Amino acid sequence: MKDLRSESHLIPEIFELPRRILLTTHKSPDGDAIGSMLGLFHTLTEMGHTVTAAAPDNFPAFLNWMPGIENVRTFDTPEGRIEIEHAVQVSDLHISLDYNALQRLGEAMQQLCETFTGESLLIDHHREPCTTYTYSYHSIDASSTAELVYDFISIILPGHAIRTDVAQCLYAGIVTDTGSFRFPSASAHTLRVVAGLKEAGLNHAEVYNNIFDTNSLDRLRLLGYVLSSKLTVLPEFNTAYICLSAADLERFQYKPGDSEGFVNYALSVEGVQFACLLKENGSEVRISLRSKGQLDVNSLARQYFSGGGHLNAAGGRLPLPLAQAEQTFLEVVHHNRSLLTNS
Ligand SMILES: [Mn+2]
Repeated sequence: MKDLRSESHLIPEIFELPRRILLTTHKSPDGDAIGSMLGLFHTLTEMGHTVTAAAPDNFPAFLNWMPGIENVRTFDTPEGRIEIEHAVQVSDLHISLDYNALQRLGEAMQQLCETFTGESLLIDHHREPCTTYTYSYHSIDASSTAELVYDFISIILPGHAIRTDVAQCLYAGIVTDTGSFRFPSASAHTLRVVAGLKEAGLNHAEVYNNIFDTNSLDRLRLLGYVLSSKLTVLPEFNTAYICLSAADLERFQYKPGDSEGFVNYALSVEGVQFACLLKENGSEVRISLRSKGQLDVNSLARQYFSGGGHLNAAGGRLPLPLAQAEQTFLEVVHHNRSLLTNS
């Protein structure tokens, strides 16, 4: 695997001749997944490449405004699946965005992408990336994949001529992944990238409004219910968590993305260092973990919840009914008492 962060002089020649390129991002795509993918999609398309942008499943409605969103193909629809299967056959470069291993595509799309025979490139900021790619452009210090895509585009585009629609997409990735710049991952370089996006015509107020001021009444009522009835605080463990059942979600006409950010409310309780959202999803429970300081939720997610992510934000799953998943979570909390009370 060639590390393109240290050998960036290799990047321009990868894109010298027109190629057929497949872009993919992770399951349950978020603002960074879709924003970084579309930012790169627009740039590569304008350079003359033939590009397919693919996600395993649908993105939340708060991303519908993104320029070029109609180009994103989703694997869980019959038409999307056909187009993605075709792209896997004909493309000569596969770029993985915002995930660290093909498992994050879900089983069916993972199996398909494993049949791909061309060159592969990983652009990502999650911990412990897979090392079987042809090229890697990876940094766990980047606030977001969108930030890495900005740096990457700056190398392949002469004169750093980033388009306004690309700037809007990349900013959406940065603002969502940094929690509007409040997470420690937002660095001086992140803010320099944002300055570059502003110079490219970014309207940050419009992006913010599109993403954060478009709550449905159902989502706000679900949040109200969660805060009043579903938030449990364990002060002796500096921990807070939320359990959401399928029935809870149904009661408020849940749509994908509606519980986005709920776990941060648990983390915002005074004294809380570790927060978890457990959400029933079919036969499994999705786990979102957040922490403050040096408490490493990536390793907790890997150790107990078949997942991973970043130092302060990670996710995973438990193949259990919700009540048992809650029990397992509480055992993890008890087991890690010294970690939770010393950080
Ligand atoms: Mn990300």
